[in-house]
Amino acid sequence: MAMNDAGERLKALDARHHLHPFTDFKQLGEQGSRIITGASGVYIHDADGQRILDGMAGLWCVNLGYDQPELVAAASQQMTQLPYYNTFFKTAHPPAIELAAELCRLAPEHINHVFFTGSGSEANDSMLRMVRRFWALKGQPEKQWIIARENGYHGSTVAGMSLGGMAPMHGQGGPCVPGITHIRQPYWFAEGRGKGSESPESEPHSRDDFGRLCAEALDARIQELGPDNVAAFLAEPVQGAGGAIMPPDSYWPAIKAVLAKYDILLVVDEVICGFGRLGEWFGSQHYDLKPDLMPIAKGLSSGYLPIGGVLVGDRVADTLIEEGGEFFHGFTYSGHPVCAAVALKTLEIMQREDIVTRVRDDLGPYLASRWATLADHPLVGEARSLGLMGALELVADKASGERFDSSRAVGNLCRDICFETGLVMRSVGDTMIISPPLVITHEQIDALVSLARAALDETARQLASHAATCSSAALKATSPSSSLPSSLFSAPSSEPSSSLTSES
Ligand code: PXG
Repeated sequence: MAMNDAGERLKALDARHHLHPFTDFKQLGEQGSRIITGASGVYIHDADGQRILDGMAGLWCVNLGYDQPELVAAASQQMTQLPYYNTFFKTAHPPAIELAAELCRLAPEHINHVFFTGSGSEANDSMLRMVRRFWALKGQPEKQWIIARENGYHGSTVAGMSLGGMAPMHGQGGPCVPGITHIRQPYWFAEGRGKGSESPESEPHSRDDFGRLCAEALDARIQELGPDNVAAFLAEPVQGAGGAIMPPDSYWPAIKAVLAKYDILLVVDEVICGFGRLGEWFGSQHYDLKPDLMPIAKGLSSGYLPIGGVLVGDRVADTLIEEGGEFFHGFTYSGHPVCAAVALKTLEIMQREDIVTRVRDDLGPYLASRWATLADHPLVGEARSLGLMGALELVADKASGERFDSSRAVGNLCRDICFETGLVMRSVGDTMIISPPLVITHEQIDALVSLARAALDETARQLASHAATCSSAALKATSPSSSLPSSLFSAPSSEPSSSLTSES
């Protein structure tokens, strides 16, 4: 269907005036953006009149789907009652208070306080300041280092990007926040599979060996820095933006064992995994972690309004409270009443509809069984999922598992084909990822998997016809080609695992 005049006008204005996040401005200006005009249930609608199954729940956040009138009513009612007031200067308001209490009731027992922010990035900034203040108050101000992971994502403020392990982000915008270091990630498909010890006769290691190896990297880094200088270890339960990377089963127990040897805080970033994504209220419960702090955002309000926070465990909160002294930190919109009211309603709906249990016992296992059927596709080297998060690793050679040359941008090709065929499935390098709304039905999961298979077939077809064109023109098969449908976003970086920056 041709885009109507209103759509064309918006597209032109967008190209002229709007700088998009994580975008090559020049390229997008030339190609134009897709204008999303509406949404309902698990579908978004664009200005061309196309209905697209949103396999990413917006950006991992619209957990309750796009038409929850109760969330709209909660916002509207709070707008009328008290559209804004701050929580500085010894004031508070009912939505922030009720939300704080409800979050602490739902969180693991040892967590009884929350600090509100406007986003996940701000939550990680706040966490960093809290962690360092905690150790200063304990009389150990030299405990400053935060150990995080390569290809982890913790936001895009200066502290967020410094905590994250996305190398291309570190290369832009000047020096990172000092005192942050990164260890290797437990990414079996990209970094573990087929590898082993140095000796050529030895067998490749198992997934679990690899998980333990990654945990040993934490131990080694702690020893290198000196345990007395290390404040915290920060990680996502499952890396989201990095490529929906579920660690080997051995990983988290081994990490816990390392941390138990030293007096170092554990911070688990729940911005994506929190609020039911992995079939528990928090991803750390799936892995039986007892984090000292948990940054949260996204699903907290089902993405309807921006709100985040840090859930603070008793060990840290008790010290911050008992030692006193002002914490010089906070945001205009910390605990914004309208956002808090919508978050509170989100939590109410999730409990009433038993959504977390449904993800754990029904939707997660159902997606796992259907998603696994894609593993037989010639382009797929691995299909994995946990709860309502899934990934497909695209490979050039199924038998050997060899990946495509990153310059071919096969993941972006597949993502663009998905969009055309009616599915939002993101690419992170050549890893395709999904994270659909938690209210998706079995039938919609079937539709999602069928659309994904159709997109894989079309990707394979275009790659084959591209290869035929290239060989007849005696071109090298790995060279980028103008015959490939152009991506809406910039080309991937040469680092296949560098997620956000390689995708968009
Ligand atoms: N922590 C984690 C684990 C995240 O995934 C943030 C912090 C930062 O949240 P804010 O609200 O400041 O964006 C995130 C955000 C993607 C994508 O393309 C992922 C995020 C944000 C934007 C894009 O996967 N995650």
